[in-house]
Amino acid sequence: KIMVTGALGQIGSELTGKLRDLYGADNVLATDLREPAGGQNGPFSQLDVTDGERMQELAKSFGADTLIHMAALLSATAEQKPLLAWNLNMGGLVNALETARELNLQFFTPSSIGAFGPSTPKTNTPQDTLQRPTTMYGVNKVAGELLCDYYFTKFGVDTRGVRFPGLISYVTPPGGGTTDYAVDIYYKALEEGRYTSFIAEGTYMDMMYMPDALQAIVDLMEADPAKLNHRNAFNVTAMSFEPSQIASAIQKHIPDFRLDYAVDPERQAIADSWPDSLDATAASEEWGFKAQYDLDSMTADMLAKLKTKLGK
Ligand code: VAH
Repeated sequence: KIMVTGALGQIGSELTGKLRDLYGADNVLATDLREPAGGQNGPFSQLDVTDGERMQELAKSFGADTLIHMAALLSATAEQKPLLAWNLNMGGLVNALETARELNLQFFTPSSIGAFGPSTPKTNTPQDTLQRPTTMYGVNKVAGELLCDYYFTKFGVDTRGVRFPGLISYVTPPGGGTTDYAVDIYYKALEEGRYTSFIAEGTYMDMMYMPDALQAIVDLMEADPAKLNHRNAFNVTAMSFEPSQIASAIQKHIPDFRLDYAVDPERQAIADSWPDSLDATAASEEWGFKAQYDLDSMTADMLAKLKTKLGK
């Protein structure tokens, strides 16, 4: 039985649906700070992850054996509200790890390409390398990786995580991310036939389509622990592109689509501090990670699904 925090977020909302399909709706307790707008097709409880006691009460009364902690502020928001980000991202994580330790839960929380910084090798970024991020989000992610490994080695908590690249989805728009331009561009391509990118041409970042991200979480959590030489957190990626490349992929479907640029210095600085492409060998060797979608197949699916969603 699985409890999910941040279940109304960009990943959490789709992950909850996938877990309910796989393991049964009543076996997945969704929690979030906000109340769900639409109907939930399974148990839901309101939870502020900075309230550790409430988190533990909910997990215990639900009879959870697994905790998937997704509640966090993303990079751009964290850079604008660094202390709030520290308190929520780290306070929430400590509460989640303590709940997992107390109740002996299997544990997952994501890290990010944001856990790397300007001094990290930018291309084919290794699984084990220098991590000196220059954003509050990155500080939270590196501290989070170390804390999750600590709970594994010190207390034997079965903690696992992946470093997600930018995630692209059509269900729940992301909020406050630096890679969000790669989601916004699809909506604007259909709504206006053009997009003004806040990330500069030539800025490469790792990206992945949401279905691959959700499958990666399930595959890692179901992996044989004896085969895991790493825990927190595995590099995973599907593709690396810069804005003009995603525009070209869209133009194969919408020939008149036009991209121009109005660079946001703050989010550009964040993007510039991140790698251009990750090496995901460890994930494929230790638990069989393999992304199914590349830029063209993701673009075809995103546009088809968004056309339906937007009634285009
Ligand atoms: C962000 N989408 O932009 C998130 C993610 C790799 C980027 O961490 O903050």
